[in-house]
Amino acid sequence: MLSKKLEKALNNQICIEAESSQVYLSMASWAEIKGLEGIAGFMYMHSDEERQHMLKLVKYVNERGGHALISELKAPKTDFGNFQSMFQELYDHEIFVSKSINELVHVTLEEKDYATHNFLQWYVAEQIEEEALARTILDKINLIGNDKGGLYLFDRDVMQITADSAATDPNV
Ligand code: OFO
Repeated sequence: MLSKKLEKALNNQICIEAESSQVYLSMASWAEIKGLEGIAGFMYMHSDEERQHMLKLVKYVNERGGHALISELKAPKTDFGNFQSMFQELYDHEIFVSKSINELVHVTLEEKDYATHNFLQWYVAEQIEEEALARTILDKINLIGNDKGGLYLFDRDVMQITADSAATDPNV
């Protein structure tokens, strides 16, 4: 059985994962109307992954005798200026989510809930991967600068990352 404090903290994370999904969906839609097909595909996939992260938490909370609450979400912004700053925002957002997961892990130790501590290790590992991927993408963006041909190749590369990860990561 989850403690009330931990249940509340897990519900907060459910909201953060759902909002992350909305943020990336909004980025996907923006990229799509700008003709950035590869980037849009990457963001749609990322949005789906965040929804899976949210669902995994919902199921866990209910399985442990809590009540997963589906709450109202903050509306994400709809205009991202340019793709460079959009990926910077993605990176910053992942850092924010990692901090939130760390705080949640801290609560499991305070509450001596080792089952939830164990369950959250998947999220800890996932955040390391997502931060690393976002950093790799930002490095590529810095390399291409304002080169139009570079943008074409970058968009294609990002599409490839999406295809690779869909093929190799059934667990999202
Ligand atoms: Fe839920 O992994 Fe990114 O934020």
